[in-house]
Amino acid sequence: MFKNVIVRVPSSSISEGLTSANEGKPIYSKALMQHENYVSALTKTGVNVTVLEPQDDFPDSCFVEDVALCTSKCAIVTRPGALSRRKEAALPDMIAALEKFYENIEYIKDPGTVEAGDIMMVGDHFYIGLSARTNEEGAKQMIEILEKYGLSGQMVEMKEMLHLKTGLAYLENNNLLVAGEFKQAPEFEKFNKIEIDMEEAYGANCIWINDYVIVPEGYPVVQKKIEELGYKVLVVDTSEFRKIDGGLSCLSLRF
Ligand code: CIR
Repeated sequence: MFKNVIVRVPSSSISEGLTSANEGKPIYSKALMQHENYVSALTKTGVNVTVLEPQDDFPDSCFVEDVALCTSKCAIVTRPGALSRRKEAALPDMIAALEKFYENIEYIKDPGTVEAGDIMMVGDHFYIGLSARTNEEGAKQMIEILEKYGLSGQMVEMKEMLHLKTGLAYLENNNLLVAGEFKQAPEFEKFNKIEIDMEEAYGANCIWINDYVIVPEGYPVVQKKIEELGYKVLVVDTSEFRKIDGGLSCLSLRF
């Protein structure tokens, strides 16, 4: 069960967010509305939501998932691989929010880089994707910290996706949504894999919260497969975040 969620309201600079997509710039007013709907959906799952203020100096700062890993034992503040995002991790209001919930706060240090969108939690075990944003040194530090608290981690090679959770979502009960390069990955053989085709690959970035699954709007095959597994589904439009490579999981820290 998750009790708490932290989100950050998108800033007006969101149009300058990093992107590999060719879908135009996010429309700020629409992004704000979609973010409000996202917070409403989270609230329906029974969690307490902490909402942080927008940060104009950081166009990607609404993607709070990348700046910390929140475990059952500690929070680990990351060191983002994207230079324009590096200082997002140390924003005082984020650290203060984490301190409200955690006695133990750890930090990834130079030369390690980690963006926690590359980390998927399965119980006490954490899969850490080696991406253009998360390097081996960062993953090594992350595993050492996890082990200090009786948790465990392993690295996962990646070639194509931006972040590990761009193409994977763990829905608890051994159910794993998989898209793209992760369909054949040996690390995920033991899961009940729900494979998502290329046309709906973005829809694989769903989030499980307390028996609900939040699904992005516009991915009917993904939605149907999740409903067939028996989950309660909430649908949220994330079209403006998609324009800068962001999805549902990226927009919150859940713990
Ligand atoms: C970035 O490139 O960093 C942002 N535009 C998107 C971050 C998405 N975060 C995530 O997948 N966890």
